Amino acid sequence: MRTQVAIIGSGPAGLMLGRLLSRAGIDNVIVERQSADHVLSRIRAGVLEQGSVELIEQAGIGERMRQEGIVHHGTVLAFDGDSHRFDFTDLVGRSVMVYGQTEVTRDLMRARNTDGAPSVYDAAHVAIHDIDGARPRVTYIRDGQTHEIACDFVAGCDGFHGAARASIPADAIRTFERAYPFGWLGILVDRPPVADELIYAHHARGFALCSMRSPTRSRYYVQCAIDEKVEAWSDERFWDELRRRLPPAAADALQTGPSIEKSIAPLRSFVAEPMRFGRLFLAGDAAHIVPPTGAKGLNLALGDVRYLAGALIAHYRDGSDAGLDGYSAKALARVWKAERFSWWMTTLLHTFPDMGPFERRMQRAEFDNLVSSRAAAMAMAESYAGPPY
Ligand code: FAS
Ligand code: PHB
Repeated sequence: MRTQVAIIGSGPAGLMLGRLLSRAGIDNVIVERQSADHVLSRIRAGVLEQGSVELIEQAGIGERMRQEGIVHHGTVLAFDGDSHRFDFTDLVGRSVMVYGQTEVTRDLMRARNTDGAPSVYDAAHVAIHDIDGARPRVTYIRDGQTHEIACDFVAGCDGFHGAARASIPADAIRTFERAYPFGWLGILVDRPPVADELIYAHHARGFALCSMRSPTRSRYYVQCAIDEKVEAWSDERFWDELRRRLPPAAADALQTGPSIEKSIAPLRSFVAEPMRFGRLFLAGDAAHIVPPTGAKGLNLALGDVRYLAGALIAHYRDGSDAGLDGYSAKALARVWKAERFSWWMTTLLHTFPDMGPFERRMQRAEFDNLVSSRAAAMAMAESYAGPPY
């Protein structure tokens, strides 16, 4: 098989890139190691920045998001029982959209079927070859047969554990990493959300987050030990712990029910530089990871794709490689801003085992400064709602 762009990974980054390239008439193939159902079964992000909403609209897949998504003009931060609402629209004139990553992925998969662009699922042993030459190749095994895709470019959209970043020679890539000493235990439940907007809560027992997927489906998280096992958490234990960490009014309003999904995610900050090696371009979690506290992971992936799609379209349409040559630096500038914000939100709101009395007072002072300083609140709102592209 031959194509112009081979895309590794059928998550939001790979699917969005494929959609934008197909709409520009650029041939592309997606190679995914899991099944489509498995990709859709993963429960992940819930909040879209305004820039991501605009990209989804530009990609022509915004209809269901407009119908089912929930626009949020602010969020609540709670600190040891004190709560404060930050009004993004008042502070920086921007809002966010609550519309789950699963739904974005579903909309993109449907669009790809309409485009008639090829996707290969259940592809094993995906390998990338000759990325430092003019004729890169992707090989994979499916149904016992080895297949090869000759292409002009390879987009590594295969997440943190994928094959793409691993294909880059160790001396050609530099990584930056911080693993956090805790995880997030998340639960999905078909009950109305506890509040109209999200609640991020700091508590001495640990961080908690109240989010949602729709007016009838909620998503909750509690900070847990890094070695926790999800089997050790009955629904009842989860609800009791969540109630203890929420402000009293929210704890009283909480509607509990049987979980329809329960999982633990580790928290990590990670960046790989550069995001290009020869004809291989990295996008999304393949290049960077943020702790979900700032709701940036999915939005960063879509931001990378916005840049990469534009650069590839300019290459094929105008014969210009300025976008491709500038992709890594441009994407990384936005990535590091999001890394800072996600690290800052995580440090502000979580309990760290090695934190002493002074550091805990600094957390409180940071919260009090956000509440009392409009300038500080504006800076937080700009980062959370997403800086303009
Ligand atoms: P993805 O990981 O979504 O997709 C990569 C795809 O590549 C996957 O389908 C994978 O199967 C495939 N793949 C991997 N290796 C391959 C190979 N060798 N060959 C072919 N295919 C391969 N972000 C938030 O903003 N908020 C959250 O609450 C949040 N929660 C998260 C919870 C978890 C458990 C995880 C892991 C991430 C979470 N994230 C969250 C971040 C998440 O939303 C990512 O940022 C987002 O999925 C990034 O999209 P992609 O870059 O497409 O990577
Ligand atoms: C979610 O709804 O899953 C969610 C929302 C905001 C975050 C993290 C996760 O910061």
